[in-house]
Amino acid sequence: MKKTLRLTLPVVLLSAILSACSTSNQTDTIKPTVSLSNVSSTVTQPGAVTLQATADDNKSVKEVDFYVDNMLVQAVTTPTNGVYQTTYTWQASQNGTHTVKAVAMDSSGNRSIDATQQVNVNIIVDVIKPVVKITADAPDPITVAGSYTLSVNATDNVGVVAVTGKATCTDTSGKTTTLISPSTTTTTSFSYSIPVTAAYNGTCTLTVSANDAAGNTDTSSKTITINIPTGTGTGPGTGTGTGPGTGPGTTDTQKPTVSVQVSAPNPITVAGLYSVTVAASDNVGVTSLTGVLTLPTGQTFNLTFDPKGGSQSIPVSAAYNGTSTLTVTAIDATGNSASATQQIVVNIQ
Ligand SMILES: [Ca+2]
Ligand SMILES: [Ca+2]
Ligand SMILES: [Ca+2]
Repeated sequence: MKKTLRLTLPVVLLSAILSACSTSNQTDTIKPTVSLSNVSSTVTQPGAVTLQATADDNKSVKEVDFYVDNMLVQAVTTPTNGVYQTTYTWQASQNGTHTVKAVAMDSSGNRSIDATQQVNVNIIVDVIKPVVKITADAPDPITVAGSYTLSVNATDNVGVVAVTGKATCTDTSGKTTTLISPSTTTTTSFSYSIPVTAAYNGTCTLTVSANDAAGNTDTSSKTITINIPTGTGTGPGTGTGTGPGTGPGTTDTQKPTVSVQVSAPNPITVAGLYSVTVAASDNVGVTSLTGVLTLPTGQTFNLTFDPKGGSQSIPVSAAYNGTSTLTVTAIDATGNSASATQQIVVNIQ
């Protein structure tokens, strides 16, 4: 009896082990699942887009295969933040309807049901370049110091995405000064208000480029000659006063109020356009709002604002290094006046 028992026990154990193995080797017949995410159904621009899918399985996902029109784009084995993704570049030659497909495979070789999405490709190839125009509200040559306006307008058959402008002046000795540092804007219609003094005698050229989304570019330039006399004095002043008044005598004795603000760091260390904002008010009405900018060299130039107030952009370069003073004066119809002063410190290396 003892001998029989010894033989039987290993057989029972073996049977149990085989039974356990057979359970763990049970074939995985459960398919993974997959779904596409963030695949746009319309494409109007050429270029690479990301195709994304999420996949799941009872055991493990081995890979997700991406297809466009049944052509394999990539078999992705490693998800990024839980998402399987690849990139695909659409081209105008593919205009029409296409099918993006993702298929997941599990580690047992089961294949998911296809996840598909139709994509309508309609890429318009823009070969027409923008048109950029510069108009100058200034005589050529400029012979009187003052503030002059250069207006920029850019148009495109599809759309202007960037406009870049810069202005450089060359004086009579050949020295070059940057009047407006290259700067880019998405605004398609704007103007530069440029204060011009005899310091700029020579030529100044504004160059503006406009780009569309397809990379087409148009460039336009405007060159103005500046020839402001540097002599002093302008002859005797004009007469003063008129005869005695005859009005009812409701004299306005109240001065206007005026303020000036320069939107710039103090000191200014980077060349560029800086905005000067002036505000004025009066009990009766402001009839004149003007500014005088005195440079460290002692040179002055005049600015004229709308009597209601407003902003102008002043190009600042290393030529202004030092302390400049901007004084703004508001005058009412009776001649009452008020001034505000702002110092501008420039230290551009
Ligand atoms: Ca499975
Ligand atoms: Ca275009
Ligand atoms: Ca007044």
